[in-house]
Amino acid sequence: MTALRVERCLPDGFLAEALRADARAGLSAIPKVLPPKWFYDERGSELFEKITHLDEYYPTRAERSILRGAAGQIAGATRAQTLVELGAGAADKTRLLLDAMAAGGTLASFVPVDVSETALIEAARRIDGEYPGLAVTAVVSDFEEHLGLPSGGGSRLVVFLGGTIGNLLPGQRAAFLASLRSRLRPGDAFLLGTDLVKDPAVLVAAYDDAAGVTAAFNKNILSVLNAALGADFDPDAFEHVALWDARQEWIEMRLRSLQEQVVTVPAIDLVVPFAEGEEMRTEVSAKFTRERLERELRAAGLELEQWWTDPDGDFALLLARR
Ligand code: AVJ
Repeated sequence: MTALRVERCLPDGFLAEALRADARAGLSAIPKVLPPKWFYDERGSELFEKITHLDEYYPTRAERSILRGAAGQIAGATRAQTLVELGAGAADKTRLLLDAMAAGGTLASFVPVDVSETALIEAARRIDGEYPGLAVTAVVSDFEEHLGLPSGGGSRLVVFLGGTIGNLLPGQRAAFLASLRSRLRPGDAFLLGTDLVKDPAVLVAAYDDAAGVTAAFNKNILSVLNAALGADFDPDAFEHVALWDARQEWIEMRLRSLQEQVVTVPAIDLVVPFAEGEEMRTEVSAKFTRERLERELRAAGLELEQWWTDPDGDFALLLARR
């Protein structure tokens, strides 16, 4: 086992200030909106983990099944020395790639990148222990701010799994892809996992499960604001809404106020009135077609090289290069 290295790319207080700025802007906006990245405190991460095991939530299973079949091909096509995982989280599907790259004899280092330092370091430490000789560097960073690609030697495979790219709005997504493209070197490759457009009933069920886990996950963002900003949101005074926007081709999650109410947010000196029935957007989760992905990648200077889906065509994994 080698020593685990930790690199912190965010200035002190960056996340606290970003949350205040997002709450200030989003709670004053018409209509109100909160960015989905604030779901993931400890309880939010636990609830998301639960979501990935729900019958209705197919993306995690579908992506894992694609990876299981394609990891060898991916390792062979890229022959990368370094695996960089953006939004690594628990890094649990990563082992399929690490194993294939180790078997191919190219793997030297693993760089998980995430904003959530505790979850990141825990995952990095586990992998560091399981892969002797692998150099592991955990990078604490917000991939919209700073990609955290190592400058070190060898070719790199940058992976962004889980369909998380769907959380970015179209303009943010274009900026992310362009920024990634500008940091990739000629021998590097990009592996992207994305959810696909399908029957809206299947999509809505995946974001509005019968057991109410997604509803609890959605409302948890209010508890995050209560804890971080001293706000007095009553999660029971809101209900979970999931809808398919056919024009944008995205799932939207909202919180609907069950009554007229006023919420105070002392840390940012804000008093926030809600009308009865007023809805606040908390997440978009964009769904894609192959054509749209090829077009958006090309616009960012990236070329789609390989494409895999699960047998039902629910989810896709693609390999792209500059
Ligand atoms: C982690 C962003 C991929 O959009 O499907 C799950 C988050 N939200 N259920 C997704 C989520 C509601 C998830 N991502």
